Amino acid sequence: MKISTEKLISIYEKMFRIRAFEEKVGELFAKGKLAGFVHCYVGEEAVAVGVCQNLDDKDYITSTHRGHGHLIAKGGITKYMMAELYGKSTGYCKGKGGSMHIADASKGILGANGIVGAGFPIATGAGLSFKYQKTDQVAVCFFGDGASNRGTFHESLNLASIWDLPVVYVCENNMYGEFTPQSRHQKINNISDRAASYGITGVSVDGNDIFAVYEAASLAIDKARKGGGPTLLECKTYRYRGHFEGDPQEYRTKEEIEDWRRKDPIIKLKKHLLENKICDETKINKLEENINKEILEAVEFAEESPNPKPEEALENVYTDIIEEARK
Ligand SMILES: Cc1ncc(C[n+]2csc(CCOP(=O)(O)OP(=O)(O)O)c2C)c(N)n1
Ligand SMILES: [Mg+2]
Repeated sequence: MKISTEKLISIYEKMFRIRAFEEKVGELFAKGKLAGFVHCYVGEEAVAVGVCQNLDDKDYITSTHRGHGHLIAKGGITKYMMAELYGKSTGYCKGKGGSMHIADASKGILGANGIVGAGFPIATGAGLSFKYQKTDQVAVCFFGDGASNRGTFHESLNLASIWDLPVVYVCENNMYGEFTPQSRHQKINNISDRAASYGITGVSVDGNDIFAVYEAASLAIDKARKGGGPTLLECKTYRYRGHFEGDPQEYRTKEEIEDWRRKDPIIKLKKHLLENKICDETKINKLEENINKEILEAVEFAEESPNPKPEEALENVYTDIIEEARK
């Protein structure tokens, strides 16, 4: 599948933005600057970007506890995300949600979610509403290998298949559910095999290969948009950082991490851009410099923003924040 030069550069930019945001988040967390728990997405960037690059603002996504990458890939603004992680009133949830509740209805981001597997029924419901209203929108549900063992997975895929809903279920198989390797939490290797029991298409791709993810997502999203029903797309990938920031990582070896670092999706794409003369070194350096600057500005914005006022503690904790975004 041919991807235009402009699109490839935009893909690289988004992947690099996720990486830069997450590396900074890791650094800030270690300094005690951030409120609450954070789960970083470093290493998995090709999945969020390869999928979301096929979506418009009017399409919806549901995210996970490891959600920063999905939000950035779908157009989330880093300074509002950073302010949210700082618990500041200028953040996406006015500082009351933190990493696992960031949503932006204006961009079709239905939210990160601290409850593993909770995105399935939400995305399926979005798909049902699109079908009911006869729109051509698509919902994408991101979830992990661990989440594929939840009951919500079965119930949602079954309903989406029987009703031919425009939903693409994107499994980010990073080989671990928390500290448990995939081989100890399920008997199968390919999670996409589970699609057979719902009578839908199941595909597994190398989640560190942006071209493979982009192409598989493009086919699945196109099919859903045209009324062809749901797909289960499994992207095999790996997280370089711990399950959460501060995880001592005693359940895996340094060699395993190093092995996966050699398959880094960002380095691979950069090599492709340079070798095929799609972009020269100067242009890439400039692009990276601008993003690093954007992230530093996001930190500055968050640091300088005020804390929410105690008397506002009960405001914007439910639907009013979504209604406000829709205005
Ligand atoms: C319903 C529920 N059960 C358990 C947890 C605790 N928990 C948080 S993340 C996680 C593992 C999720 O693994 P996976 O779906 O593979 O996502 P990953 O962290 O690998 O991205 C668990 C069990 C939770 N948040 N929600
Ligand atoms: Mg996992």
